[in-house]
Amino acid sequence: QDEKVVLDSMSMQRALTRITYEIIEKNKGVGNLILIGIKTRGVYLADRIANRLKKLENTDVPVIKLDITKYRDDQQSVGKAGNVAENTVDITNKNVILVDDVLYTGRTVRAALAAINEIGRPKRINLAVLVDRGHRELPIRADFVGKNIPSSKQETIKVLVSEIDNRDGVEIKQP
Ligand code: 3GP
Ligand code: 5GP
Ligand code: MG
Repeated sequence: QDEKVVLDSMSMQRALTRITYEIIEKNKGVGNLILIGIKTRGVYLADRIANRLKKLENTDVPVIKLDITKYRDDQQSVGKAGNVAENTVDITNKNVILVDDVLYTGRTVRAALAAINEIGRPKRINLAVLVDRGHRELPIRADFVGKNIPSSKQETIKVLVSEIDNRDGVEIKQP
């Protein structure tokens, strides 16, 4: 089995820094911003962006941890009860940045939009992902992308975050 490094630790951190600058530029500041990370790794990436926003703009932007399992469209999860977020803040009229590690078919993001609908009605939602690997099955695109990695469906892309994986990086694994 063949593993290739697509982003090393430094490149991954630079990609997150660039995304942060793009977010600041697009929103003309960060006053009205809320980050929503999709569990699991999307939350850690959202935290990283929040840390950078604090350094660059000296503003504390809240990070909501979103659990989308209730809104997944596969069998096990339909009709599952429970809260989609344990730490909700008011998102009414906020500019929300939804954050995830990998964008693939788009079904996770669709589920996330349904889950957000349960928390409130933001002014706008933008999507930030560390990796876009293609193969969309829904009309969904990301506004901020760390790296586009054209992939075959057989490959898997490993996103590593030091908080839980002991190191940062993105690797692509051939079947
Ligand atoms: P995450 O919860 O941190 O995003 O889907 C469960 C985990 O498995 C995800 O972690 C994701 O990173 C990882 N994963 C790796 N390859 C795939 C894949 O092809 N599909 C899905 N759904 N998850 C994958
Ligand atoms: P989608 O719902 O767009 O098909 O897939 C996106 C979600 O599935 C992301 O939250 C991501 O964690 C996971 N995912 C899908 N494909 C991959 C992949 O190749 N690598 C990793 N790390 N996660 C993936
Ligand atoms: Mg994910």
